[in-house]
Amino acid sequence: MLIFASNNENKVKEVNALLHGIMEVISLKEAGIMQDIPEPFLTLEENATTKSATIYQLTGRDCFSEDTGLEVQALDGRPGVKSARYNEEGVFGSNIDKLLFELKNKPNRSARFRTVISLIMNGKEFQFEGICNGQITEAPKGHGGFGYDPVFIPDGAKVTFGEMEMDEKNQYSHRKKAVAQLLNFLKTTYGKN
Ligand code: ITT
Repeated sequence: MLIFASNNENKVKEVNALLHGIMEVISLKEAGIMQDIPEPFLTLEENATTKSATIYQLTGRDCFSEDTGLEVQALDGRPGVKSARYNEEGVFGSNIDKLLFELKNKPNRSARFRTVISLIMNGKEFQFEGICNGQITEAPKGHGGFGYDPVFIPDGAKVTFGEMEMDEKNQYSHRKKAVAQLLNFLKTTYGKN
């Protein structure tokens, strides 16, 4: 059994759907851990490591965390690692409002979600990355998913993540790709299935 070091219920749902019947994963809440883990660093990799290392130190148990950012080409990769705190000055209504404002009249709408998973297994750390390329829409569409989902159309799809059911999002998503690598690693290295 692995602890998933996340306080984000949406992430926990998506990861559980991906691992359902393959591996038992419990969230921080289910593990009885209420701690908010800081994400002070400038890279997804360092933040992911901090989250899993914090939970490993607390529990001594195998665990994994993930950090995700939306990297927008016309904004030189912003908001990136600061995706959760993009609108922290509170000048805009929401992160999405700020993103659409910054992209106003910009023809290049290319962006990608990047997820970094940090796994701690038997005291050692391993990282896995998942990337989903796509386009930022002119306006939000759909109420599904979370975060930036209503303004992101993944390559190969016609609608935003916000207009998809979770299973459909999970066919394309950055998180799904990172989790697939995690599973492959666990299978080949530890014979878990
Ligand atoms: P943790 O407890 O796992 O750290 P968190 O909510 O702090 O949860 P992140 O720092 O990884 O998670 O999230 C960064 C931001 O990116 C945050 O604003 C999310 O809403 C957004 N985000 C992450 N994954 C996303 C996804 O799949 N679709 C849309 N937005 C996403």
